Amino acid sequence: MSVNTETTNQGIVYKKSLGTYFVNVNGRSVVCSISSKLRKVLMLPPRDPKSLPYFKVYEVAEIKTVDPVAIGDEVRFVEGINDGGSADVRSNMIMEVLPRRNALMRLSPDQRKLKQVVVANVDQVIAVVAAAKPVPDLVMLDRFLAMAEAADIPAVVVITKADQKMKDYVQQAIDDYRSIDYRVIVTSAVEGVGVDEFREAITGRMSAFVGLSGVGKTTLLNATQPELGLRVNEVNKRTGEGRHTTTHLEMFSLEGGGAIVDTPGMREFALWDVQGNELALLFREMAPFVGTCKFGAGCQHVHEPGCAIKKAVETGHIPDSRYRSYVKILAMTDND
Ligand SMILES: Nc1nc2c(ncn2[C@@H]2O[C@H](COP(=O)(O)OP(=O)(O)OP(=O)(O)O)[C@@H](O)[C@H]2O)c(=O)[nH]1
Ligand SMILES: [Mg+2]
Ligand SMILES: [Zn+2]
Repeated sequence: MSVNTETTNQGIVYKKSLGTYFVNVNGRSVVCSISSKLRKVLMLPPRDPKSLPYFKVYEVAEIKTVDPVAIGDEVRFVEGINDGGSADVRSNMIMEVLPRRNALMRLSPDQRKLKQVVVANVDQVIAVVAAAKPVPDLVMLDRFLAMAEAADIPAVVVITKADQKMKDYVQQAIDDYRSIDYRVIVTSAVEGVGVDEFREAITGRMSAFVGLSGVGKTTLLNATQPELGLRVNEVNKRTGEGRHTTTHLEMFSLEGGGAIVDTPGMREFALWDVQGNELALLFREMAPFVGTCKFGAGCQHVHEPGCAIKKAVETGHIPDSRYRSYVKILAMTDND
């Protein structure tokens, strides 16, 4: 197989499923596979200098967990170079992933904890939490926000289902996040509240939705752009949990420009590559205090005397609930 550069095209991966990649080329959809060269990248474990040789290759069966091509990736591919004429999908092949502007990452939710790019090249992360059901999980929300911070991607908080009785701590959280300069958009897809504000926030940008299953991400997207007509499902009345209606990541173009990646609710969202003593840097209101504690940069801000961050919590410069999230996430990070 020879690669003729004249047939090389460029586009953005907007959907993928089981080794098949859908590439948007100026509105045209091209279905591709990936070259074996890229596939090899896929089988490498993360670089760990302590375990040489770190280029040990994993077996093929593990291909599904980590993928060298992410939604949002700009890729170069060759079209129909294999056989004469047939529209064989396998003859379109992604050869190269162009350098990423940024990447929202997590560790694969299995034993090996490989690096996994959720979405690449995003302008903002939309972190969603419901006013009531499923039970609002602020630690999870703070994990998403830290994730965005780690990737240096701005984040917006969206509260959904404002038509339902809002938990007091969610009401408090709205004020807290605003006080540390996060934009918070309160919405109800059912009553049409905040939908215009949400549309304005996502138009003309590339956004990535994150949030637990059932919080109403897809429903809000439908309310924003009804022609999408995406499938949503009922929340289980007994458990209050959604049923994972969105089963794969997919990017949708927006009428006024821009696009948004809808994701299946993610519970596993372990922080990638974050050392315990770096975590406070990912909490934007804590970051300025890092290094000013009595024990300097080595302070974990939990039990240490003379901790500037604990002091800032006491004086109200850091919201209590954010600090509680920090301590919980720190404990999880140490266990990794
Ligand atoms: N009361 C109320 N219910 C809502 C609202 N938005 C969504 N729901 C309900 O919440 C349930 C889950 O909505 P989805 O949009 O599928 O949630 P999701 O976040 O996309 O879930 P996954 O795709 O599983 O990640 C559905 O039964 C919706 O009808 C809202 O504003 N108010
Ligand atoms: Mg969904
Ligand atoms: Zn400290």
